[in-house]
Amino acid sequence: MPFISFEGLDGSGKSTLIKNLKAHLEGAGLKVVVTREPGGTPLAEDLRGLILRTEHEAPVAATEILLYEASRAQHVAKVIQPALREGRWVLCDRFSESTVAFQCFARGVNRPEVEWLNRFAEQGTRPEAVVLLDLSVEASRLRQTGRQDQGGQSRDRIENEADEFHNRVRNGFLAQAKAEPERWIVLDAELSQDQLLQVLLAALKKRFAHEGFPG
Ligand code: T5A
Repeated sequence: MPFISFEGLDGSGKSTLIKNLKAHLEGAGLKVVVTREPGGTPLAEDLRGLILRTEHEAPVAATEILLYEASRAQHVAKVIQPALREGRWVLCDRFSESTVAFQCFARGVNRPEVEWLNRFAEQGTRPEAVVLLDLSVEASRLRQTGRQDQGGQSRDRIENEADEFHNRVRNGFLAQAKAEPERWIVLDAELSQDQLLQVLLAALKKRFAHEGFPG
């Protein structure tokens, strides 16, 4: 069954698009699991809390990446692989490509080490399609502020990083998409929610026609 991940800057609209795609797929009778990283299992959600909290001691870069990879290893073994074995479509909010963009391009951890750690945690399970919601850092900040104004949660440790950090993250996603165009689907996150769903459905229909993708 297809495993699809969603990437982009914070607040780029991943959760919203995943929710809309899930409704479409379930409406067509498919079984869908929606999950996220860091997190997705009770232990991995505990790790998420440690990674993103702003109080207490901040992790150094090596600790940070190992916590993301620990969360991923647990999530892959306990949620993603079982769901795929049961014939479910897996829609995952972030996966290893976030580690390359955030920890390698933005934080500066050596790329071969990041790739090795990603492969170790994935245990052979990688997304067939990676959907990138491409958005400028300025627009991403505006959406985060809008969400806070509506009573949403305050900025986490990664969101608190400077704009230069998030610009490197964006470039990291675009560089990965350019290197593997057959795997990545790049969407303009400024489109309306409905337009995004329609463009994504058209792209997925081409990629997953053999898996009975619903039109
Ligand atoms: N991280 C993660 C790493 O550093 N390394 C790693 O290996 C991994 C896996 C995780 C943090 O950890 C980092 C990356 C992150 O900083 P997260 O939970 O993924 O955190 O955080 P976010 O990306 O911030 O996730 P969010 O759920 O907060 O954002 P979404 O899902 O991208 O955005 P969403 O759908 O909640 O939408 C944001 C706002 O925009 C509006 C929505 O209504 C909402 O208000 N919106 C739109 N507005 C206009 N047009 C559209 N098309 C819109 N779609 C949504």
